Amino acid sequence: EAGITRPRGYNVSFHCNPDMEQHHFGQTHPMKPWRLTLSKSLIYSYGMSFAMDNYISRAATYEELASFHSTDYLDFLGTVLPEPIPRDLENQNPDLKFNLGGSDCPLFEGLYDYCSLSAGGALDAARKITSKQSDIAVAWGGGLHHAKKAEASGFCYINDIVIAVLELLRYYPRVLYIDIDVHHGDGVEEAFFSTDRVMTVSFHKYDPNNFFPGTGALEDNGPKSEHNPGAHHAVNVPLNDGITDEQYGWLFDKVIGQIVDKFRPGAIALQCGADSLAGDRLGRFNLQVQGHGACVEYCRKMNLPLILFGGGGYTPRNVARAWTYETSIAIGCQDKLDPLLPPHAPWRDHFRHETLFPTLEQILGEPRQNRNTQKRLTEIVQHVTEQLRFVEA
Ligand code: VJV
Ligand code: CA
Ligand code: ZN
Repeated sequence: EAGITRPRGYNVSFHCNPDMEQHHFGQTHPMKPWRLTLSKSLIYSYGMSFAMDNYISRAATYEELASFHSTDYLDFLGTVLPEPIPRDLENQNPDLKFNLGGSDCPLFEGLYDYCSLSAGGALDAARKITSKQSDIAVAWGGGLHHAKKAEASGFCYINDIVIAVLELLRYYPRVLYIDIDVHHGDGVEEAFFSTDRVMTVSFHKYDPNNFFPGTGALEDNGPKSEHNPGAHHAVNVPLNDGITDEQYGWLFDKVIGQIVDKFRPGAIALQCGADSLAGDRLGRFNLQVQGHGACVEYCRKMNLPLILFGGGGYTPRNVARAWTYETSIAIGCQDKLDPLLPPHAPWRDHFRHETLFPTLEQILGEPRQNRNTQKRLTEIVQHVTEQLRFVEA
């Protein structure tokens, strides 16, 4: 704690709400909102709250949610009751309204509050950026990138990212959205398909038949209809199992470097889904905390207003490690952290069974076989270079 000081002339704001973290998707559902509590307690144990402006985020209003979502959908979301259907029947239920109530997007107690708190945190973060009170705003409770205008999808009900980016667009001519969750950021991509003011970039595991959501091929760059200004403004980086820190860092640098040079964004929104880490319950990559965090460091060095969103992440201890490390990068104190996790914290038991002296950066999990070749990665970079010829500076 002694070493962590507030950076001069540089403001980081941290947005969370403990009420959001209390919700449950169901006993064995992979999405566990308490991972946010675990992350926060690790962040606070390192003393980082003294180096940030900490805010309890408010719930987004109906009108704010309606800046993206349809009122039909919001009205239904506001009135549905928790799970009326027995668990073994719900999967076969063919007519789920707005895709709500299946096993991916179950109806649970307080669902509407959970959603509006997630969006409220993201919006508060965006407003701290646009009012110039923050240089980096952190909203780990956001990042729910699959939600559509009138549909829930992949554990996501309300697309807090789209709502926050719409707020940024009131002040910045162009916004760059980057998504390092292991899944394709389809909801954000689709929301901005017809504008040239947002460029979306998603890195993800791509296997159309075997990995959710199945979209995000290299060649899918926005509808190429004749008068669509948004054509060429969706960048997709489809990857195979087992990608390493070295390969991912090389790609991120090449892809984002070119895009920033050409697109010249006024702000960056970075979705930091932690399911791209090795050992994730749903993920397939081999990223370490350092490799995942290197993406945050790269964006910070661009010296543009930056929002950090959460997202996926299904091995809670690893999620807490990554988001703690990334909060320290936002502050700029990553070199001052003790590599050993702080002792005597209430969450210590969660890490205790891993090893006697758990560390911040060492995550557990068998590495997967790397199925990404340098040849393919080079092809991806070349495709992006060619795609960017169609993008006006
Ligand atoms: O693959 C799918 C869809 C199915 C239908 C539903 N069954 C359960 C799984 C196959 C086709 N959905 C994905 C959704 C992933 C969402 C990722 C979200 C994010 O990280 O990008 C952003 C927050 C999927 N993969 C794994 C599961 N669903 C899954 C869902 C469960 C489950 C186990 C796995 C739901 C309930 C329970 N177990 C009890
Ligand atoms: Ca992604
Ligand atoms: Zn994900």
